Amino acid sequence: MAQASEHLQVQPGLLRAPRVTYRMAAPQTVLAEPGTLAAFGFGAGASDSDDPRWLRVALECFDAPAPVELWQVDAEVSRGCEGAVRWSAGGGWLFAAVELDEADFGGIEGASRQAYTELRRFVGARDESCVLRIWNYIADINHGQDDAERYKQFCNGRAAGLGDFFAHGFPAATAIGHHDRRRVLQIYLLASIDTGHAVENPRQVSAWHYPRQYGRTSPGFARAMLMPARDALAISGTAAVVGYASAHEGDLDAQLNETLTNLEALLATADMPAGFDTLSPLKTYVRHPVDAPRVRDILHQRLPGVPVLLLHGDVCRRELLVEIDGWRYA
Ligand code: 3EB
Repeated sequence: MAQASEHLQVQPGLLRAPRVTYRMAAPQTVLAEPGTLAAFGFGAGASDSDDPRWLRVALECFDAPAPVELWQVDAEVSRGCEGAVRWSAGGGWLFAAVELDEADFGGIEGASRQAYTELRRFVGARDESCVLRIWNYIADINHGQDDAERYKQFCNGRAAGLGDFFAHGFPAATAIGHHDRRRVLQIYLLASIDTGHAVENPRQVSAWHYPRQYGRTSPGFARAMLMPARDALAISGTAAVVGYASAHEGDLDAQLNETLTNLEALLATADMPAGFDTLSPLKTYVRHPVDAPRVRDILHQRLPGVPVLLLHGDVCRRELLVEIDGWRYA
């Protein structure tokens, strides 16, 4: 029997996903444009701004000058600050960000607990209380051994701060190590008035089912999140994880290849056509700066025309050399 379509149906009339782009522009320029929900600079050279919609991400970009990442919605945007939370909202969408100095909270676990407590309280009181996507940038993410590794302490604090806030399902997420000398924990999120649709990767064990060796507190995140109107897929940090195990230790090319296979598996599971395109911005986090040119070359070949931001960042498992996250629009 013939089927009408195997591909997902964009739901007209529902909340349209924010448009995410990379652009060479000054923060003042993009922040002055109507509908700008958030804008991000990358690395120590990025500008500062008091606008709560602006965040300087503590990851260096391998391409200079670094572009600005821009989130835009078709609506008027309001903004403000509440405690440590900086936020903006418009058209059913909410951006919220927290930056905490670990020294003020006795280390990464305390800072992570505090950050997630504040975010949970803030978002929980908003109409846009459906958290769809979260980014976490953490100093020295792989310092410490086994359960004392800082990423695992971060996971403990995150779970403690969240409590049962994601009991109905986890958002998509990224957790990456930065190299800023100040130990600042940066967390930002996208939430909406409508629920999304979580997507898992059939090639991977869901993160919340990772075995004990990956930490006392399993990381809580979905592999990807379809936006409410099914018009865009927010893809979590994706690396060379097959089942629950890291694959191809020490082999950059093979890890990158496995990562791309995982990305395709997510698109297929979300009923999206294969491949990425010029409207699908991706971020690639590379552990060793010496690997950046090769990663750039391979992605240029494998993903022609796709906007890729190449950043210096450490994957939360020390054996993993590269990770990719981003957006795919339907
Ligand atoms: C992985 O596949 C890589 O702790 O929020 C990816 C995305 C990873 C998010 C998180 C961790 C997180 O397990 C690690």
